[in-house]
Amino acid sequence: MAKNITFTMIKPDAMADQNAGAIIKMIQEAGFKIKAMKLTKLSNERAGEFYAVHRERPFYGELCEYMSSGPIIAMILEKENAVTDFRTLIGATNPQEAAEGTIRKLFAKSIEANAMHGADSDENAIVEGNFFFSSLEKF
Ligand code: IDP
Ligand code: MG
Repeated sequence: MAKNITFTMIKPDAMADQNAGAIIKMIQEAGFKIKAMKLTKLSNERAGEFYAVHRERPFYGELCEYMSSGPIIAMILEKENAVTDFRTLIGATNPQEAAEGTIRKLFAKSIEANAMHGADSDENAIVEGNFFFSSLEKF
């Protein structure tokens, strides 16, 4: 099977809890190769742009505040079946529903502060990767 990419962020709650190292170790042990990685911080406006698809949802304003509340680590990851396998590794959006051993089960605090983002399709992985990285930064 051909390798493809997914896009992910270690979210502000996991960064504040000093869980970035443990999370990156889990990602690498699950067979994902890091193609690009950046420590950065979103403004409220940039967070709003990234999550524009959720503009009409009741939690949109709080989500933008939370996602701009501290640093994040953005990454492009490569693996066979990257998008689906990564969604399996992070677990359900709500950590109370996430399977045992998943990143969200282990590290998430709430349905909002849920430790990790994972792209939901090959198309969005590319759009989201381009949101954070220029072509020169991807190798
Ligand atoms: P996903 O991150 O598992 O793909 P989405 O439905 O795309 O979940 O939602 C994007 C993000 O918005 C979630 O990861 C979470 O941080 C936040 N979120 C989703 N649903 C809720 C909610 O009901 N209340 C508060 N925040 C939410
Ligand atoms: Mg989503």
